[in-house]
Amino acid sequence: MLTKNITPIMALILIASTAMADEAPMADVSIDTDGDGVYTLSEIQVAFPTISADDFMVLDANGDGVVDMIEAQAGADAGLIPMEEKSTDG
Ligand SMILES: [Ca+2]
Ligand SMILES: [Ca+2]
Repeated sequence: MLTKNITPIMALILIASTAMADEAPMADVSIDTDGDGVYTLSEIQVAFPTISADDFMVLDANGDGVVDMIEAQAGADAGLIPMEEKSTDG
């Protein structure tokens, strides 16, 4: 028997497990309007007008001038970003 007879289900499982191994959260494209994967102050303030520059500095934990997804998640967990739970399936 040739082993090329992998079922589509098997292929899907392989793809899914690969995707789940990547734990880096995706940027919310409704906030990350330029699609570079990080949030700038202006992007954050468009989405969350209540967040001040001081708030942004707190969010930007490593001080590189942008809020990456790790920082955004931490900020959301800390209540700094009023992230609403997205009702994505899963
Ligand atoms: Ca961006
Ligand atoms: Ca940062």
